[in-house]
Amino acid sequence: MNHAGVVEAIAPGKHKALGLSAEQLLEMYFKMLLTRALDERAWALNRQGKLPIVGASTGHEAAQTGAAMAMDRGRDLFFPYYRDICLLLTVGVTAQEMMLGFWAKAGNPLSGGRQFPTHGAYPKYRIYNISNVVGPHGPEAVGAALAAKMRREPAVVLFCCGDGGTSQGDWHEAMNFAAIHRLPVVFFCENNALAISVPASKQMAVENVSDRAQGYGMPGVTVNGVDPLEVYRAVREAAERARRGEGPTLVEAKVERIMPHTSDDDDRRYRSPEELAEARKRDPIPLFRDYLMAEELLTEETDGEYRRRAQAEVDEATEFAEKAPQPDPSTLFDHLWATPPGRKGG
Ligand SMILES: Cc1ncc(C[n+]2csc(CCOP(=O)(O)OP(=O)(O)O)c2C)c(N)n1
Repeated sequence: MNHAGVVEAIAPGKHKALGLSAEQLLEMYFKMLLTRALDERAWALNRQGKLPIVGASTGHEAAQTGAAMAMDRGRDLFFPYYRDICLLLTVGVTAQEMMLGFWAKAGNPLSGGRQFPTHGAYPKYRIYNISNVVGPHGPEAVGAALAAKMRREPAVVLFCCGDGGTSQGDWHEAMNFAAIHRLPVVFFCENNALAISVPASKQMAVENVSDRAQGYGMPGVTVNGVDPLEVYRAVREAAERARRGEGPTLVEAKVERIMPHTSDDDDRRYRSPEELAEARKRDPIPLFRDYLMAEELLTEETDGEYRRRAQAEVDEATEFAEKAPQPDPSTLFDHLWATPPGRKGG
């Protein structure tokens, strides 16, 4: 199952009404291209037996870059989930740092190579723990928003999850608590209509994730998640509302998952070729490229340059990460709550 339908071009001049500059648009486009190049490389390296497991944000790039751009990077707090590669890159994480994570190398700033790729935290960018457990980062995000409110800090929290994540009890508790206490949170759901192999229709009896917002007393909106400008607009409005002290908003971006759930998944067992072909029609990269060209912000030539630059960054990152040292086994039990008997920990 997916959201396939008519793919409409992005309305002419849309970015101007949103106050987005050409530089900002091109930054978003480049991050989308960089993410795609990283995803493709990581998948190929996995198939060569070099990377243990990878997930891809392919199909989600527009939603992720649009949401990250709408936040105040450097001041706001980010609680992403494992598929948010383009979001991390837009917030500031580099391709090299991501690649170190894919290779589980010691230099990976998110977890030091101790976790799945794209898991861990990055305090420098106010990126909080990206956990493999679906859901619990909801209450954590809300707790951080409560702390910000109590300290009278102007920070807004961006919390991200998939449609499956909204089936977890933690998500509902987080929504409820945030609404009651009017906390500065944007609940951002990247709805690709699949939780591994389980379709959204088997996860919820309502049509949209955003329909659930009303039950908690907060606004909920659904936007076309393959249009980065539409996502930017909705998340910006939600963040401004939160900054004014008016509380949380649920923003649902309808996106497509164009790849299997992870490299360990065989989606041919539950997805027909026709369905996948429909999803591919909603690939956000050609859609945004067409818009940038129509707005005369991109040419065939500059598009080629951006693509070559993205590829070169990924090539360099791959080479760097492959040669980088493995985590030192003697540090295995560092940073744990408890050290197993007879072991050293720090
Ligand atoms: C509490 C918990 N239950 C189950 C899993 C296994 N699991 C990992 S990802 C996933 C699907 C999540 O789907 P969704 O939230 O829609 O995000 P998507 O991967 O589609 O972007 C599941 C069930 C888990 N990691 N944690």
